[in-house]
Amino acid sequence: MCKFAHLFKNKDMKKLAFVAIILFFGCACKQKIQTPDPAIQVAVPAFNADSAYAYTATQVAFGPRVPKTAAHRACGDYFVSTLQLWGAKVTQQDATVQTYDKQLIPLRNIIASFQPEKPKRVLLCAHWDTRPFADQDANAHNQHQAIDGANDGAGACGILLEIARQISLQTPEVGVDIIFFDAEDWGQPEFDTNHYGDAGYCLGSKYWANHPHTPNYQAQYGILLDMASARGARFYKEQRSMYYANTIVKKVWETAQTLGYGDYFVDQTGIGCDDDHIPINQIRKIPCIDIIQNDPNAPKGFAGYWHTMNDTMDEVSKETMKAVGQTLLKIVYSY
Ligand code: AHN
Ligand code: ZN
Repeated sequence: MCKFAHLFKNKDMKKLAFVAIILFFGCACKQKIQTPDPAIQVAVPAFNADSAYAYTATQVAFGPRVPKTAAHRACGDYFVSTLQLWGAKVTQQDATVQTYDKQLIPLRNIIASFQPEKPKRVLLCAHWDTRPFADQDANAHNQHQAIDGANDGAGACGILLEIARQISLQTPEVGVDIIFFDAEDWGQPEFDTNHYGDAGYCLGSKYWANHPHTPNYQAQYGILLDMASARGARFYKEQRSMYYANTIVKKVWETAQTLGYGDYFVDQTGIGCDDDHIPINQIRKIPCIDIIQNDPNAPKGFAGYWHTMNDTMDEVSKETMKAVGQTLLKIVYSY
């Protein structure tokens, strides 16, 4: 007999209570079955690779985006005006930083924030500058020339611009910051054999990690794209991402697999990279991964176009951009 039976004065009341209890639990159970899982329900926008490709071509058309040049300035202005048009809160960081050989160069980080008031945030990033020297080029005459950086720079930014556009069209649950880092690629070229002590890569991300755009900036996690747009790209799991943020590596690679992009996102360990995710992990303590085209079996660990004059629009692929961009949108909108 129910231990609350004494609460009910007569048989009818007991019957009524019994029916009420049955109804209550019946409805609760039914409701539980009918309640959709928000993670499954949410509509993920379709990543438009034609747009991402066009945004990449626009950057490359300015010419090499080497700090101090007119092409760099014009391309920076293009990012800022485009992102503002799409409703992002744009923060620019201007600073002077020192290269590996003690030259002073101007730095311009560009940060696009969506729903800046939201405490739960995801950080997406890429470098937008291009390398001043094609030091890996087989032709010695080319080695002092600046590269187009269609994949090493522009492609990843093209993917992030398309993601920014999608966010402007459909607001996700989570706040998103998209950072375009400057001066990633002014690292010491191989033809300079002096010993300076520091290779000089990642100047923009180091600056931002020490001077975040909002005080004590934090995000749940970060995803860096680098050389994420090339024809035939394979994304082996970058070792330092696995060290600092393996749950994010797993989440991204599993999501790509689910969407049918398992050929791109290879479930094998790749090389370790000294890239913009390192200051984010080490200085800002935000777990951040690097989706970077790399190949542990390649002589230098990277594709043949890497730091050569061959890093042109001919090497950019809409299919690769779709694989990366759609995977990122799925992650952002399923948050
Ligand atoms: C190295 O680890 C030598 N390079 C990765 C950083 C980089 C340069 N990404 C593009 N260019
Ligand atoms: Zn590079």
